[in-house]
Amino acid sequence: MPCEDVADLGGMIFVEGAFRPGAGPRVAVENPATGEVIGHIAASTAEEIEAAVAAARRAFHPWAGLPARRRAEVLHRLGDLIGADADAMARIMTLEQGKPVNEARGEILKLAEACHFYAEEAVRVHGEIVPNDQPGFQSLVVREPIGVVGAITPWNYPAELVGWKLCGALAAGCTIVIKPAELTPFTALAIAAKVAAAGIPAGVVNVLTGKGSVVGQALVEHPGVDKIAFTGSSAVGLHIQQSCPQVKRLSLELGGNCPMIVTAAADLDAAVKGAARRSFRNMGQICIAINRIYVARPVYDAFLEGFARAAGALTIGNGLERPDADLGAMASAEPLAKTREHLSDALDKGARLVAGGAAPQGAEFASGHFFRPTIVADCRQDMLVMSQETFGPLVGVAPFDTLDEAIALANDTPYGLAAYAYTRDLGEVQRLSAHLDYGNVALNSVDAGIMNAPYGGRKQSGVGYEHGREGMLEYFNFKHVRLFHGEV
Ligand code: TAP
Repeated sequence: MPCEDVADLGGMIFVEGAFRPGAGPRVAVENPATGEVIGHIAASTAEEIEAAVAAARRAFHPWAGLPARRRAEVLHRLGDLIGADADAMARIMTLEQGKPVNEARGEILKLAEACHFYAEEAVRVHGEIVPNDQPGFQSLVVREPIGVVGAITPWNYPAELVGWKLCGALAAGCTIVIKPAELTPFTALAIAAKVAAAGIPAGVVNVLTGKGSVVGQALVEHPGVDKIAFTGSSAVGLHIQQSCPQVKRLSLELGGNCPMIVTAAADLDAAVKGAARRSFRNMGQICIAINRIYVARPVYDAFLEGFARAAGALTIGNGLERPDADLGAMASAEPLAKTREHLSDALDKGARLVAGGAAPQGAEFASGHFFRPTIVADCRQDMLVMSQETFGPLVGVAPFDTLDEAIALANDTPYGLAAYAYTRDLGEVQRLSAHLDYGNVALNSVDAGIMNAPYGGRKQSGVGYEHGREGMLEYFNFKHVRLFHGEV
């Protein structure tokens, strides 16, 4: 099925290897840059949820039983098909999510990369023979796929966050039922179209649309779902953990409140460039976006001056019409309202506005969810911008006097997803790497994640990993086979 426009995918669910019109009520999906309705999805019914889980259960043993090389072949084919149709898929993503087309295309290509990466990992799963405590025994430790996975994903990276789960699960031999965010369902349906074209057997991948609190929750509660792979807010992640009625494997990739430290030994130009990229990319709607920056007092003013200039230079536009804009629309009214709330809170408590602070002006921005990249300086830890995840184009900056103080401030949060620091001092590099209490630490760079390394949070930012070999191992159970053969 070509993914030329969302009209092909509207009202569809993907169950047992085929698209079918959903029976439930229709829910409108809007273009956040214009407010126009771009299409409708079906709110999946209880019968459809049952059908999808049953299809995934039936498909599990045959899929898990295939030689890993066969699973790898179809994952490679999926990656090729997605890569070849990246332009059309990117337009679908921009239509529903708001990010500029060039950036959306980059995300689709990273999804294709994930398919190829996990295709390669699939054929390198092995077990161990471990020493025994008595003669005459042999112990094998083998890995077996968990079973049916329920994947629940957010709207900020509608392709990659589906893809990491889909590819890791399929490589391991699991089957999957995907529930994408209500704001961005069409990207997931476009991926389903590629799944069908790649020849992935019926039932191995299923996509259900509808509300998280209904369809997502039904997957959480379903006894036929063996594992939930969730990415989203810490509040919903905790709710899932608490409301799961059976013992079930969970991986939870949750929110962040990510700090950056700029020491007096930093390359200041590089730090400014990194701060502008990681604070505002995707309008700050990234779990690893920089929320707060601590700058050594001797370079505080110079950093702020450069950072304000860099933020002011970022271009904003309707992502479809201006594919090369730096920033597009925010995905909905909700993160924009939270951004405004955190900004007012900071200004009320004495912060100084040094860039942005309002929506861009002009007819192009009149009906969409736009906001200028915004920096507030002289912030204190009790401001919302410093203590909560804004998930918008707003960042707070504060000075520090000693590196210990900066590290303590950076760690003063219930979250533990990603932290960044810029310094050219080797001793500082060592102290920062050792003492930042985060799952991902990027030094002199703001690209914390690569496909080949585990990506996950600690504390309230979650449990489990995606990316890397670890991202596939999340979909396995261990089995210990202890054999008495009597030979000594
Ligand atoms: P959430 O509101 O938590 O929604 C995430 C997903 O959960 C959506 O598909 C949502 O469905 C569904 N959901 C909502 N209530 C549910 C329930 N009771 N049971 C099961 N599923 C339910 O997050 P969001 O606003 O989409 O995404 C932003 C958050 O995701 C931020 O906190 C961000 O930091 C986090 N995030 C984390 C990461 C990583 S890797 N750690 C990556 C990206 C984003 P509906 O859309 O239909 O409500």
